[in-house]
Formats: sequence, structure tokens, C-alpha cells
Amino acid sequence: MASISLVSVLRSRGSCLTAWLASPEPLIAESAARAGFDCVTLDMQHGLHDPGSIMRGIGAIALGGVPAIVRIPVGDFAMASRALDMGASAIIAPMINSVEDARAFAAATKYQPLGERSWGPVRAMQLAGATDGAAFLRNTNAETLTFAMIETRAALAALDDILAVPGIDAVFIGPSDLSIALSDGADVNPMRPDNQAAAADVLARARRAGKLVGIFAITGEQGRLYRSLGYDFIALGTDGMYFHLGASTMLAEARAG
Ligand code: 3PY
Ligand code: MG
Repeated sequence: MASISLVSVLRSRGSCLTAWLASPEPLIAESAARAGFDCVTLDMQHGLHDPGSIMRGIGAIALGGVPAIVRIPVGDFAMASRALDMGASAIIAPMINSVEDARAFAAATKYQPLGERSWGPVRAMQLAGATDGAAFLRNTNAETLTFAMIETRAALAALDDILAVPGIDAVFIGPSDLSIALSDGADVNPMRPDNQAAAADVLARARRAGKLVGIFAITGEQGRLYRSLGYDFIALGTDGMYFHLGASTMLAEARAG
């Protein structure tokens, strides 16, 4: 079975909800892929993943039949190239705060003429069932998406320039970090009115630039709100939350009465 791309899921469903996994365990990645999410994201920034668990996790997600996405650690653009070589369908880069950050991200993730990605997608081609390198090269820049995270005041100030960088396909709002920035360190609360207003502005500016927009939702209710606002890509909670919510709901039922 060939792996499916995030581009094709977005094309067929219009928007998508991704699982977000910190645990470096392929069996959890496969379960998330089989649980009904449209795609699964492996988090190397705050999650516990390393390159080995990313490689194994991407294979497990492909077995579950959905696209795999990787959030790299801050500034680790070499890992962005490696994750694409391992078969990731999209890369999320945290803390893209300037046009220079955005250009470095695009350079590592796109082949010429958009960037400087080096050739070697051995595992990605295997997962895609592809054997023709030249055909794979022709399609890959369009089929692998780059999400630049917007989560600081500097990123908001540079947003239009970041959006104009060829090879940046999308922005992804980090509402927790953004709320820390907008409150000057006094609060971490994605639902603050100033934060929601800033997110709406990012959404509108990205739409004008013709780019996709994602955001992180901490609850199902926030996920519904962001779907109604028209976000293309919504991260929904984390594996720790799925486990805690499932366990606490079952325990409460078992202990009721
Ligand atoms: C944030 O909210 O800051 C994030 O990075 C979400 O993952
Ligand atoms: Mg963040």
C-alpha cells in the first residue's frame, strides 16, 4: 500500500484534523492513524521523539493509512530534510520569526528551483511506491508541505514577508507561545481575546497571500471553533490528553453509583 500525502487529504476533505504525538512509540503512532484522525503529527520540539522514532513512526502511520507530519526542533532544518527523506508529508518548523528563518526552512525542504534540498528520498520513495526518481523529483516540491510557525511578536511583524517566501506553503499558529508573547510573559492562554484577534489577523493575511493556515487546538471545542473559522489544518490535543481523557472517562463510568 503506497503512502498518502497531506496535499491529497486536503484536496479531498478541504481541511484536516491531526493527532499530535509526543510518545516515541510506533504502536501509538499506528493507533492514532487508525483512530479516525485525518493525519498524524510527530512532535520533536516538545515531544520525546528522536530521528529513530520518527523513522519508525512514519512507517507505522503509513500502515494506518494516513499522512505523517513532523514538527522539528527549533532551527533544526537538517532534521526537516531527513524527515522528508524518511517519508514525512509535511514539516512544521517552530519559531519562524524572520524572513531569514523562513528562507532557511524553505531551502532545506524544497528541491531547486525553490530551495537547496539534497537528493536521497530512499525511504520516502519506498513508502510512496515510487521507483522513478525523476518523476518523484518533479512532484515532491508540490506534494510536501512546509508550515512556518507564527508564535511571537517578531513573527507577527514579519508575517507578510514570511508569507511571500517561495517554498513556504503554510503558516501554523502556536497559540500558547503567542499568548505568552502578547501578554509579555504574564499568561499562557490561547483563548485570550488579544490572542484570538492576532490569530484571526494571521488567518486573513495568509488567505490574501494564498497560503494554507493551521492552528493548535487544546480541546475538541476549540477544534470545532477553528473548523468554523475555516482553518485548513487543526492539531487536536496530544497523546497524553487522549490517554488521560479516555482513562478518566472510563474510570468515572466504572466508579459511578
Ligand atoms: C504553541 O501553542 O505555542 C504551540 O507550539 C502548539 O504546538
Ligand atoms: Mg509553540
